[in-house]
Amino acid sequence: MIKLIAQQIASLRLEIEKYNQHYYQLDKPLVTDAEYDRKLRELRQLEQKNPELPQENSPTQTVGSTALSSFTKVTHEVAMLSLDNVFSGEEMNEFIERINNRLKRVVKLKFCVEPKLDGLAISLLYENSILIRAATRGDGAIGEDVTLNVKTIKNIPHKLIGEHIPARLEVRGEVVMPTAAFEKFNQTAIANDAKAFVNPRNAAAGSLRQLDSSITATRPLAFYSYGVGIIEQGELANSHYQRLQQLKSWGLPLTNEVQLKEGAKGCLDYYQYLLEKRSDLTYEIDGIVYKIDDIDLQEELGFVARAPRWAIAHKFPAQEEHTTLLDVEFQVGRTGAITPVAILQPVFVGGVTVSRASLHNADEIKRLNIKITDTVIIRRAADVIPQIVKVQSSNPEISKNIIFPDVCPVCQSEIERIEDEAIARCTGGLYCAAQRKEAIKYFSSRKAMNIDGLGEKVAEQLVDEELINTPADLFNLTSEQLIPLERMGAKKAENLLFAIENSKQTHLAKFILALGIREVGEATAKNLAQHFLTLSAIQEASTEELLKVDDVGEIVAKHIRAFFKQVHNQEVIQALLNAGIHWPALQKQAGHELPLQDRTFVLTGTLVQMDRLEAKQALEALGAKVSGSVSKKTNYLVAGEAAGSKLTKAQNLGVEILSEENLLLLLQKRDS
Ligand code: 5U1
Repeated sequence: MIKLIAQQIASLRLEIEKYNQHYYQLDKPLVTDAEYDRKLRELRQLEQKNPELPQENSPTQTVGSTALSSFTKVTHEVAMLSLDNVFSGEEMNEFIERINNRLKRVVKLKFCVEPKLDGLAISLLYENSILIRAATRGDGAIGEDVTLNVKTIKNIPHKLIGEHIPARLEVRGEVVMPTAAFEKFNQTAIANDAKAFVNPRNAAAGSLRQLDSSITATRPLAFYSYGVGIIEQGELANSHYQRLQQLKSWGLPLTNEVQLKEGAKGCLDYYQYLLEKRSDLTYEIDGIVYKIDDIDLQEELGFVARAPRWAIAHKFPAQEEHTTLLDVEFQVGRTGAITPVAILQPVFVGGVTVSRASLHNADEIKRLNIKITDTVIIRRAADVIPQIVKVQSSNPEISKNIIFPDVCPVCQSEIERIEDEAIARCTGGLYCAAQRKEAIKYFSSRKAMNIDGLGEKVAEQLVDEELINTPADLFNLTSEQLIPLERMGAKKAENLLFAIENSKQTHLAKFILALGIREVGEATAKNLAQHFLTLSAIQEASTEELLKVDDVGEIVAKHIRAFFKQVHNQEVIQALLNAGIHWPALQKQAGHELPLQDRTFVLTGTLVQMDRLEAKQALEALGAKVSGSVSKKTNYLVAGEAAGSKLTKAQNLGVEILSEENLLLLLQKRDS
């Protein structure tokens, strides 16, 4: 029996070491964090139950992995520890109990509580306030020298400013790629057929461990402090919380979320607070760190092989999990777009059970090289729709290719794929029941005609029972038709008819939106209404006139023109108006009288007599729009000294160029 357990332990150790190597050295994790945590726990439990077996050289006793040879090695003078995890309030209480047992007294414990950022741990060494070295954690004892790369991170001070700064001070913290920057980075990477990162942590690690620091400099990274290592020739406060405030006062970045709490209850309240706030934070976190605040108590408790006894990480539900791709369905949207949807073995990720995820389009299927039966990694960041980020493993013996259909799965019409467009579309239009249902759902939605009681299910029933074909048919429905529908009844039918009647009084912008013209969302619908004031003016507008509207470019103008040209759409609009839909008349807004109304300016280069903000405000006060980029819609480019690429682009587009003097004259003339 013991031989079997020893074998099991040896195999788990090998597996975890392989994971460590891929995670720490190659920035290419083989498994999700959740899976890694499970394996490590399994190993720890086996080791704890069998203490007679050798424990040295186990990944439970070390941190991370040995340093990569390409960077100079750095020996940490004070070891960079890792953290043990808890996954529930119960385990948190056990952690506190362990502390009290070890202290051999019951102490009212005060904790410094902090978000656990999902990035890369870094040590910054300041000598006489100057940043002289930055290193990764590596295996906790030896890391890698990444000074040049770290110096490109904008919020890391190269010099500390303030009083009582120890002559040698090592600051520790996490380098992260903020969520918004990560998403933008990946979008650009995908558009350029370059490698996208699985998550912000990989993006941060991959960016920081570049051998060429000019590449790191282009990556939007940020650093947040969470502790100290070396402290020489100087003293810090005796409270961890106060120490972090000292770091902040010397210019080091600290998250806004660091707090002091008492006992398990205080900690668990904070956990709940931050779990709810998770999606609003600008960086990703994977849990909370609770730390005994009193430094004397920390020292009394000490640490075990890889982690301190005075701190613990309370992990949030994992945002990444692995599961199996069971099948792919093809969904037809309102505009006929065909979206492949992954049918997944249900998996708990990011706090919910996920069984479906969009695969977006054929290009995405190709990019992921995904096949049915593959094991895939699902990511669901807080409040974000789940995504398949990569294939973890594929078995060529059973895997099946995903075949994109040639005909619509609902109406069997042909599917067209326009060159340069990623999206395939059903050509069935309103002949396609799927498109009819979606059009009716969209028409009735809150932001459009706001018909209460006409949700997804009812819209589907109405189409399936052939009671309606177009949104205009909604206004001819009778209670006799509605009452027999499943889960309807007399009361609901009456309410629905009342809501339909009520929706007749609307606003032009909402009506435009409800028509479901491709790429005309809320903002564009409002701009169209405000610009043209009447429906007939929009219907008759030429491309040139449409292009004058904010947000309307060539493609949107083309969609608007094409929509109103279709006889079928004209008939539906007429039927809707005949049914009694109406809206208050609109008037030109006062702003339209301003002298620079409808004129778009771009400011570039250095302005000498006024700064850019002043120039922008002066122009806007006269009704102009000041944009950050040059396009065909730009009317004037104001070129200050040393104007660069924007000036060249404006010249190429034939945009009128103004000098600073011209601008001042223009402002004076228009002002007087
Ligand atoms: N916020 C925070 N993250 N984090 C990670 N504090 C913190 N402390 C750590 C680690 C690894 O370790 C020390 C407690 C040793």
